[in-house]
Amino acid sequence: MWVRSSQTRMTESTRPLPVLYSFRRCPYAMRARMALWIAGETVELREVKLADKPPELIAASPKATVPVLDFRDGSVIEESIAVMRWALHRNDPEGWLEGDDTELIAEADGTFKHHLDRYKYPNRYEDEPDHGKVDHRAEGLAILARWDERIAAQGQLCAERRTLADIALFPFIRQFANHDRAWFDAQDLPHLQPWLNGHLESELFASIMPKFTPWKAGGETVLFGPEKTVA
Ligand SMILES: N[C@@H](CCC(=O)N[C@@H](CS)C(=O)NCC(=O)O)C(=O)O
Repeated sequence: MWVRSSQTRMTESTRPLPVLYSFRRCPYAMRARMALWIAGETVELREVKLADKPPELIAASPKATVPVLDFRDGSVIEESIAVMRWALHRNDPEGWLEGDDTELIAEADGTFKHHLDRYKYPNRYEDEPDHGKVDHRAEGLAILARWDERIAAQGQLCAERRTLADIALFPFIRQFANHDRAWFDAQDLPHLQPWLNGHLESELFASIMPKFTPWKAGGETVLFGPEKTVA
């Protein structure tokens, strides 16, 4: 259980809560919400409709991807992994930072995401020179087979227990699996399949996936976090 010192509480109580611009189904936003949750942070959550982004998000972060953590003092964190690291450096009750495997995360966010996008939305990539020449589902599967071996050896991707790498990766593997669940379930991934199910059925995942109503200025303030109020 996370406890702030009274000194910290006095200082922080005078500051507005950080704002998290988020989109419930975005895998980047999911990983950020899970790290914030496990770290015991409370933030003001603003659910974003990607087709109708609030001007406040664009003003805070012109690239306007989610998640964005806006400290309302001119500073923002605009990358999901950086939001995770920020939260965990403040409080890391499960030792997730021990699994901050930058190479693995770069492979997931780079090569795996490349194939995932082209497997899910082939029509969007018709202009690419290798369109139709690469079987993106097979390429993604080959990466998953290597990750399956890691899980076989250790239980989770970097250790016996969940760490940052598991939480950073599984929302993307969920997307890959869900695109054709029957096909995915029939593949030979005996360790990764139960690993994925374990994360999907976790209390942590359920905690960060309630339905959120899209935010607009002047609307209701939604607090997000295990304590829901400032300590
Ligand atoms: N590298 C960024 C990527 C975030 C990202 O691309 N999020 C998507 C939603 S899943 C987004 O906001 N896309 C912008 C858009 O669709 O306009 C991060 O890790 O935070």
